[in-house]
Amino acid sequence: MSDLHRFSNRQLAQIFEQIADLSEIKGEVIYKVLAYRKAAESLAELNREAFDIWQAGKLTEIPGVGKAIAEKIEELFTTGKLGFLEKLTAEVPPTLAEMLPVPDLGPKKIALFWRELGITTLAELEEAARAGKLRTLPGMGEKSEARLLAGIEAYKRRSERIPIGRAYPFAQRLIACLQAVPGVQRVEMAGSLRRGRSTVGDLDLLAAADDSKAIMEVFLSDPEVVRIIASGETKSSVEYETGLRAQLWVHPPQRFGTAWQYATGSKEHNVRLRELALKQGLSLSEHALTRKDGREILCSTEEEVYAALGLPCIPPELREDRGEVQAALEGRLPRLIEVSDIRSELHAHTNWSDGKLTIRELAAAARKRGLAAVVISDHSASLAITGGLTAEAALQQRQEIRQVQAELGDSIRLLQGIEVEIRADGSLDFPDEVLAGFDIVTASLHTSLRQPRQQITERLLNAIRNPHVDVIGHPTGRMFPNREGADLDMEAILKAAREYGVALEINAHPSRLDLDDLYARRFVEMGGLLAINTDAHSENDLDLLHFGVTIARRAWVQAEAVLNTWQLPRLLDWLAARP
Ligand code: DGT
Ligand code: CA
Ligand code: ZN
Repeated sequence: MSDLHRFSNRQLAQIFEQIADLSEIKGEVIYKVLAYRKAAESLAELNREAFDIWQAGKLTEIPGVGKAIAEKIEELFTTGKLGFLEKLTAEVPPTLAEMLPVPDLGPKKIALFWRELGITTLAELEEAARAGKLRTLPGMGEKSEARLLAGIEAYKRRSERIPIGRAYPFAQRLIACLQAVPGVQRVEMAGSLRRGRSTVGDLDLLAAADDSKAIMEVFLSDPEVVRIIASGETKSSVEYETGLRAQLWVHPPQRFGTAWQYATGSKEHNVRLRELALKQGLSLSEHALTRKDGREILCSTEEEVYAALGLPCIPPELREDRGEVQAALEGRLPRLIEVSDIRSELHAHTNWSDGKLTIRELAAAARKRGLAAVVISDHSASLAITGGLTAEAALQQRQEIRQVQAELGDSIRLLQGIEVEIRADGSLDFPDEVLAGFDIVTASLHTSLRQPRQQITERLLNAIRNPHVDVIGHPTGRMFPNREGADLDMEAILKAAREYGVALEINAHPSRLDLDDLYARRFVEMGGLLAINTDAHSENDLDLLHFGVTIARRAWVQAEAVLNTWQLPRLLDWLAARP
């Protein structure tokens, strides 16, 4: 038994998909290509492991699996390899298949460019198109070359990951629209979107309905859809004008839990769960848990799926195979922080620098959201583009804050902070005696982010060591989608922040999400304190808080480790104990 190779259905599907792609480019007769594709699809949608079906001697009962394909599957299970595919890839470079999804580029063209010009990758093809080398080939011209280049550019645009700040609101609108379809019981996010990754490859949505026809129809006929990638009874996927892709699974309500668990992933988490299921004599698929005797356990909720494996329900944000299954087994999953735990906003801007709101408006907006305190933390002078405050302006602002506080009474507490600039030379924008006048000091890097590692690390360390600095704002300075964070020695930063008792911010703005989940987790494990702030520049920005909380949840963070969750007196005590 031990030398058998237990390929998953999805792996098998990918293998036959690859055979189909490469055969098509090679020029194989179309019915063979379609047969491979059909087998791939049918394997991917199977509700039992093909491996088990093979052991029962029933492979050819799988739709689309005839004798020739069954033999290939058997060869894979018994040898772990497939001679046919090895021969095929020796003949047709496998990288050619990457080009198939490019608009206006079919297998015949790909074969033509490969045979005539030796082009085997998309990058080579793009280069050749730019150099005008394609237009003279048979069936090509200047126009078709230009169209192809536009297709390559569109394809590259959409292969980029989408920031969650763009994907999330889009998914919410889509869900609202699908939920309105008669007969649909619920529609939920799945995939990386539900796990709260800061960028997503595509949107995965899952619906519960007894009949998928009506909802699939609405999904496919959305006016923003530019291409239908696949359409089927249980699964369809589409592409929108923006290059964004979405797929929708529809399952009957009594199987919704298993399906939602599967579609939420991550793939690695699911692998871990399937191993656990196998140990308990169960097999876990997208559709159900199945006992050895073939009886299915249907789960309409995720809780039932996890409970059947002897586990508490693991929060989606933890499902990354970072130790969560082991922790669940040992009963030591963290009680993760929630949006409702947040009591104060410690980083918000007003029209004293680059914010849109007045102090009064910001206070009202924060109060409306149930916050107990809001810190007015405008930029300091050297960030001139924001109209940052001078030391005198900060004193005037302090007067206005007092006045607004007097008007508001104790309905909300206003604190004066400052987002003090860490200058290129590592010094802070204000001398210590000025810093001492603020209730809370956040130091941030906004400029000269490309300094060499040692220099920029030293710059940030310098801020951390300043006794007046309480929080470091968006520590690495990264911005989605295009700006990478500074090249910091993060281990040194985390250690120093822990040692000096300086909190590190998880900036909740979806273009920042900085610290990220991995550093935040490491920092909290070291005993460090976090702040989760929206860095609001307008009223609506305050509603971005949940993105930051999601990152904290992905970092296994409990409320205790986050300044914003503390009762006001405790926060004030903490601040008072610092210079
Ligand atoms: P993404 O879209 O790259 O941000 O990441 P995900 O996690 O959304 O992955 P995606 O869209 O490829 O697949 C959606 C879900 O489907 C994934 O979270 C779990 C499930 N899934 C995908 N591939 C596999 C697989 O090979 N095995 C298992 N068990 N589940 C898979
Ligand atoms: Ca996805
Ligand atoms: Zn700010």
